[in-house]
Amino acid sequence: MTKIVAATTIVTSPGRNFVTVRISTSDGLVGYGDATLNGRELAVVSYLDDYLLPQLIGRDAHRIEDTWQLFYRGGYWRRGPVTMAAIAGIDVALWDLKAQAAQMPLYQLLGGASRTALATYGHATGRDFAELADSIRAHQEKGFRHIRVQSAPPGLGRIYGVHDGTPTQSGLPVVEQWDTPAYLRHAPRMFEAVRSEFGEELSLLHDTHHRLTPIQAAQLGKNLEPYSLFWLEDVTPAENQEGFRAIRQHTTTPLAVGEVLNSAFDYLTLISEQLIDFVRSSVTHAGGITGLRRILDFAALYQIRSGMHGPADISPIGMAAAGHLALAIHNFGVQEYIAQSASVHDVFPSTHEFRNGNIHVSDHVGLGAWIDETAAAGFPYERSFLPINQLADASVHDW
Ligand code: GCO
Ligand code: MG
Repeated sequence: MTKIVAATTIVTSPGRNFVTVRISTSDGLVGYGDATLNGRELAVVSYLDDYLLPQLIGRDAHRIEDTWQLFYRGGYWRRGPVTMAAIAGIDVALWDLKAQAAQMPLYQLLGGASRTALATYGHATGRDFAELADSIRAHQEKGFRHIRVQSAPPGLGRIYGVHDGTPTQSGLPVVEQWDTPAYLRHAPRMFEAVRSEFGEELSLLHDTHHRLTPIQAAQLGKNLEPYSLFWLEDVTPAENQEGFRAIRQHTTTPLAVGEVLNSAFDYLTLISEQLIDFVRSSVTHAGGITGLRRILDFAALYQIRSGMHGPADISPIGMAAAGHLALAIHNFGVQEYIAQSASVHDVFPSTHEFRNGNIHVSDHVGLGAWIDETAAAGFPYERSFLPINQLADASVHDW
């Protein structure tokens, strides 16, 4: 039996915080998993260090499913982002170890490749149309064929998805502004301008970041139909899964949901009633490869595809895990991909490559991504928060 002999967390902040799980075995191998939960990183570290990792010592490293069930089913307090990110970090490290032991790239253990490379989308953003158009062109030059577009309704200050030059991390949460009527007027105008400048073929995505009521979302989806979006994302908070019934009855714009969802139960109504088209959960936030594969196999029964969350707050280790799973499953849709800084790549060496709009998963044994602990030590943890969102009357709105 290959025993787990050590399991630890590593926290590092090369520009933003990342949490990594490192597991070592009796046969001398070391596996890594990403457990980063943006703005709540240390809650996951405590969950791992204080509760889960001590239970790993002496266990059989190859019992991946059993270990997943131990921490999910056996933990009594199930689900939730902190728990599922902690389980994800362990699960991916165990898959990395198993693939290294098998001397194979991880995707081979998941059934082998179903495609040659993974189509990605990037984020184009601008305070006005001129800036947005420049950003779209810059993405096209990098080879992106799918591009998410976001721009600010006139008159609003700092808003989700649009860079205004102020730092995204600070001592306390940054406050952003929101105005639903202004947004509902602006979004179709933005797509009208983008389509007339860039034509019909470019695949366009858009993220509403949970801000609308179901009926507002239905109106938006309907008004965007002429612009044939690849997807419209997170139109309303998905805790209200039944709300999507109303949206679906009113619009044929494809819907993507779920970057904050982390178990198949969170998708029960959305998937079984075919209320969405893309599952947005990531390996890092949805219980690892074991957890997300379960959700995606369920989705596949209803022709729903993957659109895994891939923001900059998922480390290259998390992106590598996403790549192996996306390469193997049949119902892959598209992979979100945000270029990381040079210091992130120094801390997290990885062997997958972004080329011409695609991610190419490598044939390196195991996950093919790891952490350089000496480089990581140069970037200690810095407390940071996601922004919060408010209306003109200073009341809190969904972010
Ligand atoms: C996306 C997301 C991100 C999240 C961020 C939160 O579609 O990529 O909405 O922008 O806000 O990952 O941690
Ligand atoms: Mg999103």
